[in-house]
Amino acid sequence: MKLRYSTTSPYVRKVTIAAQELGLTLARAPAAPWDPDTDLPKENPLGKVPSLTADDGTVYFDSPVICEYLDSLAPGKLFPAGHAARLPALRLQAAADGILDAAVLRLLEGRRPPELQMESWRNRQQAAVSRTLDWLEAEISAGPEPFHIGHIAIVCALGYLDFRFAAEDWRVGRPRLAAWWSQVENRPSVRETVPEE
Ligand SMILES: N[C@@H](CCC(=O)N[C@@H](CS)C(=O)NCC(=O)O)C(=O)O
Repeated sequence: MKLRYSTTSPYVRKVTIAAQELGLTLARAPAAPWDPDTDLPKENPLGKVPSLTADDGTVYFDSPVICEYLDSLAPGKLFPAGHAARLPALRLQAAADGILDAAVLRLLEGRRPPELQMESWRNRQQAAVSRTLDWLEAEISAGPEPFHIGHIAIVCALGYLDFRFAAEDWRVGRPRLAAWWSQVENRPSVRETVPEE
């Protein structure tokens, strides 16, 4: 199995944490999705990381699908069985991935030439992140056990906000989420995947 990755991608971090939690080893090959000459679209037509090529040549994307594929090999620790347990985990994953999508859009908007940037667009993404953090504050249950795909996605979303938007501490006004974070931040798979430039 070969994972195409970039070091700062929070979606790649999801896959890396999932593999570690499942005890799977992935071969890793760097990719530069924003380089116009990247070969990534030959594997993932969307041109995005993460992209995973399985041993039989099948290419899996995006991060929820890759994580589910890895879980099928392990098997079955990160996606709880049965709708009653599985849907809550998927809801958390959707919320956390949505935080990432909005935060990445906001970051990219801020990297456009100043005369092309739309403050209202950045504010819209910031508001989506803020609302969804409040939603998580209300939804998160006391502990992260059993650790599942929803928890992994939340780790990556909160970690990305610390990485890119550290000045706007998401912990302020969200004590339950902050307490939850303090229970997961020293987990080996989390500690060993902290993003850096
Ligand atoms: N929904 C996708 C998002 C993947 C994604 O947006 N990756 C970014 C890097 S953080 C990327 O490769 N962007 C390149 C592009 O949008 O062209 C997932 O969960 O894997």
